[in-house]
Amino acid sequence: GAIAADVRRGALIVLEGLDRSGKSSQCSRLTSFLHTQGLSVEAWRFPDRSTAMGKMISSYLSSQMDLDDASIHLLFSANRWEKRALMEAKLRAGTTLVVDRYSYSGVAFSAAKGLDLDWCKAPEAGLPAPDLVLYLDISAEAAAERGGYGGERYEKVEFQKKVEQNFKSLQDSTWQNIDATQSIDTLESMIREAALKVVNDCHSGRELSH
Ligand code: DGP
Ligand code: NA
Ligand code: NA
Repeated sequence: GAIAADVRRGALIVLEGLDRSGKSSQCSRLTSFLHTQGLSVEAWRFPDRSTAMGKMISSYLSSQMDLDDASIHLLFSANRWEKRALMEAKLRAGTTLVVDRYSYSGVAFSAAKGLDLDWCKAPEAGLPAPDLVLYLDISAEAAAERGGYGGERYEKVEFQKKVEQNFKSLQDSTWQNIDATQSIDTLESMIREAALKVVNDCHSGRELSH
């Protein structure tokens, strides 16, 4: 029945944060860890630059192409929508997804350009809702001091400050703030603990929502 189909589903775990917050390394560490626990797990990321839409996004981010702010916003969202069916199928089949950025980045970055926050949220409604959002909390200044901004469009401290404010206004009950200035190993163990708990909840019948 409908209930049984959701039992032992995978968890949708999202890592969010500013550029240089350490998300990507924590995503791969967490994925490897869950794998060693015998779980079915995959690392995903948005934007997914491998699709046709993702390639347009990539040329926008590297400033090879310009696009109207609203248009690129919808394109980022469409890039999540084009993966929706696969995401849901994986989750229902019991695979946990560790996702590097999701709708929160979608809203926080676009609204930082001056687009209305609620308008930015609208196209995200209906996508699978994360079971856990781990926000790697670091100030834009501290992130910039880490160096290594790759020169992509949004990688400027003034812009990231606005993104930071937007992220803070998007926090909901699925969020856990994690102080991203802690050591990489401390972060890793906090993230492991939070992830295992939510994977357990999902395996025990917590339903997938939208
Ligand atoms: P990444 O590949 O994680 O470094 O992301 C590329 C950049 O795009 C990064 O600065 C964050 C930004 N970004 C990610 N998702 C979205 C989105 O949905 N909308 C907008 N406007 N920007 C996004
Ligand atoms: Na980036
Ligand atoms: Na990243």
